[in-house]
Amino acid sequence: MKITGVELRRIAMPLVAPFRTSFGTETERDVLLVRVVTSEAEGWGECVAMSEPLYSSEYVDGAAEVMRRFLIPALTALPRVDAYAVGRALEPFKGHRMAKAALESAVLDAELRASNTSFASYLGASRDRVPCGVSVGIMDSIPRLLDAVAGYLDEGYVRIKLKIQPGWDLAPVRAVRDRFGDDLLLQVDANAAYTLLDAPHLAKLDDFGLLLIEQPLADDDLVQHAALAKRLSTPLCLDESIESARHAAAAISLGSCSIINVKPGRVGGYLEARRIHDLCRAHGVAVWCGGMLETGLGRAANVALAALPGFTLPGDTSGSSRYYATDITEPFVLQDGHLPVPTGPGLGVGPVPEILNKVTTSTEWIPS
Ligand code: OSB
Ligand code: MG
Repeated sequence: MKITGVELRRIAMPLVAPFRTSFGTETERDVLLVRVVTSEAEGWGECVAMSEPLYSSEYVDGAAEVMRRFLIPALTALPRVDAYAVGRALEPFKGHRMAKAALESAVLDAELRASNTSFASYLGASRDRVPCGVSVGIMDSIPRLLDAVAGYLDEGYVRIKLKIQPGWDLAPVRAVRDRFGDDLLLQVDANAAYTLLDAPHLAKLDDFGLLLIEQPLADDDLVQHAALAKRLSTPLCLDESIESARHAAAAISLGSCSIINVKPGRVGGYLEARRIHDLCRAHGVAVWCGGMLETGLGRAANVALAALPGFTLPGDTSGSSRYYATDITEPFVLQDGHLPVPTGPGLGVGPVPEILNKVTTSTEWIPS
């Protein structure tokens, strides 16, 4: 398979409701899509970088720039390409994992469409549907939060994740527990909003029987996460801190976490995501599939990954309607709290041309 060219396409997708985290409020998802055209087939990849470098150092304009200037030329120069070759060719370029992941996914989609294989079977999925959790943003008031959670539970979500930050932590967690009971699978995500000095405060969350606390401290601080883990009975989960299998190995060795949120974009692609899954499974560390407000394209691949045997906790793999009134693919719809794993070749879904064109803000063709 040889690449003939790559299209960079920017789309603007209004969110059904603002999504507030400790690092900012999102009302519209600004997404960079990659379409790789090869001698055999075409493939799509979704870059999960956000418009500003607040979750991580990457951002959409930066991802587009590094792709057109360095990453795409390195790939179009290859006489033959497949998903593994992408990783090798891009390895010299430091960082920019979300940009690399989008390119690797697009090449993998093309490769799998050409060989009539699904993402799920290529990755080694062991299930045909995955249980779905939902990530609930910070709200203006507790009653609004309770309404939002009640709505999601009515839709069938099997696990609730509350975004927290200093000033929005114990009270919302207590309110959700009081209203929905002890059996509700409940967890929290701080997006690095605390410091180790907050350990006594965070330990008060231990009373609420949470599944886990996600990324309480700074992304680059595995040592302090290990210290915090010793002071909490709630299991500690890392998101931002884990950018590779090497980071996962270090975190496990140090005791920085007992659970990992695997996001393929954050770790440079589905192949590295699978390596992290394999490593964690061998260590008895649970993983679950995170999300970055993906459209149906990224969601299709995430659902395939979440069907691997080590993904033992429900992921942030929500239905399309949790994010978008109209998805660019056929929508992912919850069935009894689960999403079906796509079975068609490659991602198993593709953009609907009329919808895609309506949300497109720019396109750029980079020939080989
Ligand atoms: O920290 O998991 C996170 C969304 C954007 C950036 C970071 C995060 C999130 C979410 C939502 O929590 C996950 C999703 O539903 O896609
Ligand atoms: Mg997170």
